Amino acid sequence: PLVRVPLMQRLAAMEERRWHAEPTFRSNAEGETAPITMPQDLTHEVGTRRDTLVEEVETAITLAQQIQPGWDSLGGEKRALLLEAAADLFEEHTDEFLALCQREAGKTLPDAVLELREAVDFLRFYAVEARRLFTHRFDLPGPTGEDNYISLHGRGVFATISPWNFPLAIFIGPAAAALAAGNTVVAKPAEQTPLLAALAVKLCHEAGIPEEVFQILPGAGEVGEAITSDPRIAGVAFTGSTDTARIINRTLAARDAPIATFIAETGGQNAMIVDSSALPEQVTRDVIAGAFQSAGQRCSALRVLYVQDDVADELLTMIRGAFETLNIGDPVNLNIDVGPVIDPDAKAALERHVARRKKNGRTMWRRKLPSGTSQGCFVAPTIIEMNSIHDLKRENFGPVLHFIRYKAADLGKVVDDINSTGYGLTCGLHSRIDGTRRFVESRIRVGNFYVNRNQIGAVVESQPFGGEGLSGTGPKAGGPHYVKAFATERAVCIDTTAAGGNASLLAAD
Ligand code: UN1
Repeated sequence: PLVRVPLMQRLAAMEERRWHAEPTFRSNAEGETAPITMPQDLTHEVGTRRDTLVEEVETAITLAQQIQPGWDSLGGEKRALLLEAAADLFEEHTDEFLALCQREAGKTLPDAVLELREAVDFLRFYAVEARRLFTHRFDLPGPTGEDNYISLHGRGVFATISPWNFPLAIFIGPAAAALAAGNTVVAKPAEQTPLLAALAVKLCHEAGIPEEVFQILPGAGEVGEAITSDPRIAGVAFTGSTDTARIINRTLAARDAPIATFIAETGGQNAMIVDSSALPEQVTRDVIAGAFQSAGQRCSALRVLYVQDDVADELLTMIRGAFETLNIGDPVNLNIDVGPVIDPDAKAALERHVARRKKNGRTMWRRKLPSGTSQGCFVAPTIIEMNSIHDLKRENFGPVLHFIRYKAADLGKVVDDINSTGYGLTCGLHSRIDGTRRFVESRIRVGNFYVNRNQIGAVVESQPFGGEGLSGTGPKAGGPHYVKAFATERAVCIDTTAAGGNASLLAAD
């Protein structure tokens, strides 16, 4: 209590505070300024966003390109120290980050804490990786008289394009990885959440990372298009929808430029399979967390629950009981479990989906929105019965859970059905039968498979995160192969004999 009371007061004191995001280097031209409002109360302005102009994108990339060789030759140890200094500053600014997570992104306090924790973990982990990969050479075998090794270098200017659902952690994570590897970075945060990103970049500069090395370019799709169509961009790390990933991939391919590196973490149609050996209380807890924490706005979130038919009624009764107790409302209040979705478009898409399912006449449980939520983008948490995962045409990014009953003998078909959506991000399994676990683990095509726990909240280093198929491409964030994907390998071969290569040529004569 000694700690908690002052924190709540400090956060409340920031209620009237306003923040601003703008490009790191501005031209003299007038740019568009847009208000940023709170998802839980669209009448409340949190700050403003000054969009990046196309000419400023060009300047940004020029500055980033000029300084990149210097940043690369600084070496892994110095870059690690700078990332760690940034991590320290992030921690010192805990209050401001938490307040902004709540106000700009509509997060509950526990979610805001996890968000900041993950951002700091990314900075510290990629600092470790900078030391591991960029402070020494990797020796290779070779004949006597030759010195063979590989050294790793930055690729050049990297673009990062990040989502609104992890506006701090997934903004800073890919950027920190690119910086660790010796790239300079132009970063476009989601148009809905540029304020957290702007604060993050400001603190990185205060920590000593030069402004040209890490620049923020706020804006919407046009800014992203201007960045990714520039032939000087050596790679893009993107997190967001599968549709946008396709657009970026096409834009990169169409450039008259070297082939770019493309790392993408996209959508999912994530399932959980629960068989009759599962522990009901544990299943209930994990289903509720997976589907409704963060108002279902995680790409790892549970969308389709498969319950074995002989335990389905009992389990669904328990899940429904827990579902009915979820507190919906303004996430600034500590007792709230489910806050708003990000914006009116997100709300409209979810409402359309629920309305369509209603017409199909299946079981549907829907919570009522409490009073006082009409100014915000609230969607009533919903649970819907379905026959097949193929009834879902797209990812439904919000507090909507679907369930399907299956027969034990059909487990193989269930796995095939999940795989045939083409997505492959997370899958959960609740089963106490080892053979079932081995069977599903070997057949399911997902990046992250969680057994007897919930399927959200991958931890940096312990649970490297990322999917396959429609869910993304490239190495897993927070894992041992991630930073390396932002680098280029240079194989060096030095002839160490006194007279060099000529000696053997003469001898052969
Ligand atoms: C996302 O929602 O974009 O495992 C990624 C998790 C988070 C990552 C989610 N660490 O839920």
